[in-house]
Amino acid sequence: MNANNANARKKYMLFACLSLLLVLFAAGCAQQAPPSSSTSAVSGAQASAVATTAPATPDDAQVIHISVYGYGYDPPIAYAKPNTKTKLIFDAKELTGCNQQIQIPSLGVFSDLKKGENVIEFTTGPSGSVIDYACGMNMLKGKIVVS
Ligand SMILES: [Cu+2]
Repeated sequence: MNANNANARKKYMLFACLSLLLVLFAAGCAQQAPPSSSTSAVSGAQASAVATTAPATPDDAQVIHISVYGYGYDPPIAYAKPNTKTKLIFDAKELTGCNQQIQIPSLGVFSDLKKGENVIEFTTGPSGSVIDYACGMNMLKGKIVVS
């Protein structure tokens, strides 16, 4: 009986030690793995978010939206701040044989428009300058007044 008891106690102690080790090991994994992987995931997400949003909207930049329809541009006259980084967005709502190309001679732009947003980035000139643009055939016209 005594020997049996001692054996049982030994087995119990061994089991207890093993399970304690297991618990500690699991706890250690649980504590270490998720924070390290989640912090790197978070910092990665922040880094990519910064990388994608920062150039798009720097504090000193301006965004000009112009909608493109079959009949022309809306607004036909847009205004911009001088000497400023500018994101000019031609949002093609309707594309026709007439308006499917855009030309902006002062920016050296002559290109096809695709449906949806077409982004042209440039820096505006001094106050008083005007950026004329038109469809590829020079029929539909619009302008950006820098003031
Ligand atoms: Cu045209």
